Amino acid sequence: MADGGCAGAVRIAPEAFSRVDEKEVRRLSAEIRTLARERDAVILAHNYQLPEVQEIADIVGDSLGLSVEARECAQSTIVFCGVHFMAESAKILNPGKRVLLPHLAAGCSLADSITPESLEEWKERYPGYTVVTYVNSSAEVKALSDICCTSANAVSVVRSLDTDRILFTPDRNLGRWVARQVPEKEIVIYDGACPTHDVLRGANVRESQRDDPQTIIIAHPECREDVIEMADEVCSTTGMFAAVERHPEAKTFVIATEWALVDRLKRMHPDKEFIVADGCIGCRLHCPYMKMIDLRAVRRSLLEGVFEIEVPEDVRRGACRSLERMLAVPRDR
Ligand code: CIZ
Repeated sequence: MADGGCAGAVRIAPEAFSRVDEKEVRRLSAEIRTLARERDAVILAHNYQLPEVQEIADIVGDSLGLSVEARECAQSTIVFCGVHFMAESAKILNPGKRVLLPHLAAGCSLADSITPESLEEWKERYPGYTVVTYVNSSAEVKALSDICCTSANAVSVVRSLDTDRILFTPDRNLGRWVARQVPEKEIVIYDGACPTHDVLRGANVRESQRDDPQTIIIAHPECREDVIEMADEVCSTTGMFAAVERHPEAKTFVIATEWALVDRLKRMHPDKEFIVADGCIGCRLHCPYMKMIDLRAVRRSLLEGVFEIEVPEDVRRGACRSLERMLAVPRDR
């Protein structure tokens, strides 16, 4: 596959996922808010969820921020509008609550790229190394790791360790970005990637920038190195909101992450122009798993109590240790 190509890209127009008309959106939204009250549920939505799903949520954010917020909430049920590993993290950190994922097929190909067996094998090849695992991973993989990280705190987590030999898993692009900033440590990087971000090339970003040097480029660290090198800011989804505020003079931004987040930025800053970096001609970066949850799925989740996320207690305890260890490290941005 040549550079600039479309490996792993999903050529589906985002509009295809708004299956309900506006009147239907209003009706379903009202019904969902009533059901959430009646069923004592809090609705959490990830930054990559459909705009109408973000609208009906109590809290919108990144996976870890949402799980941590869930600890403070009074409701007994968490409806997690995101992907499977996120709902799992919510359950791991909040075992006393019932956690529902509205669509069981909402997985993550990056999380699926590492299994407990492949991690065990890798650890055997590198005895004595400390395993740092991105939260985009299963509970079993987290339980076999020393510490977790998010895209917001990966550099701080690696710097905080009193070891110089690290195994970083599963995202190779995030791992490379961390390794560049912490050159004093030896970081061995696993070969996984998020297809939504990995499809993007520097050439696509340059095209989106339209030769305007005033345009600010904000990229997610799951993007490839050539994209990261061009970026003015590299940050997590939540970090992107603050990154825009750091450039009050800028009029145009190219955003290298999933389109739903960019949609929200547009609504927050109608006076600015936000361009979603193109993965292929006319194809915005799109996560098909995130878009499996629509308003009908959320309503069904509340009505039928589906799909409940369970994590075996021994696995939960191990994964919780890795997550809690991470939470003790101060966040950068
Ligand atoms: O943890 C998250 O929410 C993910 C996957 C990305 C991010 O940057 O927030």
